[in-house]
Amino acid sequence: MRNFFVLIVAIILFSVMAAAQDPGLRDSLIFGNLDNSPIIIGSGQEAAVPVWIKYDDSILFIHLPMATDDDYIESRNGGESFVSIECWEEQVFLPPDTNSPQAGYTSQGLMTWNDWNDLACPPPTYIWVHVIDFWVTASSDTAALGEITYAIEGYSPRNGDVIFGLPDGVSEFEPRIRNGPLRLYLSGDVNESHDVNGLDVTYLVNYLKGTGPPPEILISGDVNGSCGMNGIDIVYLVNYLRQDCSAPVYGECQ
Ligand SMILES: [Ca+2]
Ligand SMILES: [Ca+2]
Ligand SMILES: [Ca+2]
Repeated sequence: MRNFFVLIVAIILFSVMAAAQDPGLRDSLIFGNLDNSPIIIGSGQEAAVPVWIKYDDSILFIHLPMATDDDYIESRNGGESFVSIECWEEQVFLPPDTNSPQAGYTSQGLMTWNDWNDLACPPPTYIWVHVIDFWVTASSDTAALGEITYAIEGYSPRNGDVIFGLPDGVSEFEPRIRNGPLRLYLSGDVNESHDVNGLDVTYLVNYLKGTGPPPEILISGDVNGSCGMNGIDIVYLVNYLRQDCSAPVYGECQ
């Protein structure tokens, strides 16, 4: 009986290995920032979620779905691929798949490949390569503020999950994947109470005077979108609260 189980385990292991042939070093993929810091996204704003890969094999095609929680991300808007994947000649951003890979999540994906008769992408020297940005738009619901959410491996009912395909046209494998943290914020809400009021002015004044802590999300104090924080932001915020005009904005400060 024991030998029977050993045999079954051996068969399962062999099957798993045969379906995941990855010559040489184990390859990796990151959704999000390389340093694992959260991607900070303004409430209701569009942002880029980078995808990085590290591999040592010749790869003929890649299917690359990423999923995000609908409570935090309200739309997926395709993306941009970079020079680093020009060797895969065909690149298609796929339409989003709702409730995938689980209820309440939506996947967006990229399919990229080389023509069968051409050479596959040559192996880079096992370094991180920024291959694409996925564009997402954050929810403007205040319930989504402050919490960490993750960009995770997605799933397409047509094409499956993340796949790297080898030049023999048969072998494919899934890289090791790291999920990326995302965090939403409200411009002007420097004390993270999820609204903007006089307490935020006090907080910002104390910080700029050097008598209080910085906003946990520093950029939330840049209410005029200048990509810096100073007294002008305080004046802007006070004017907004007094006159209900010129609401805090979001700078493009990469
Ligand atoms: Ca490899
Ligand atoms: Ca506040
Ligand atoms: Ca500013």
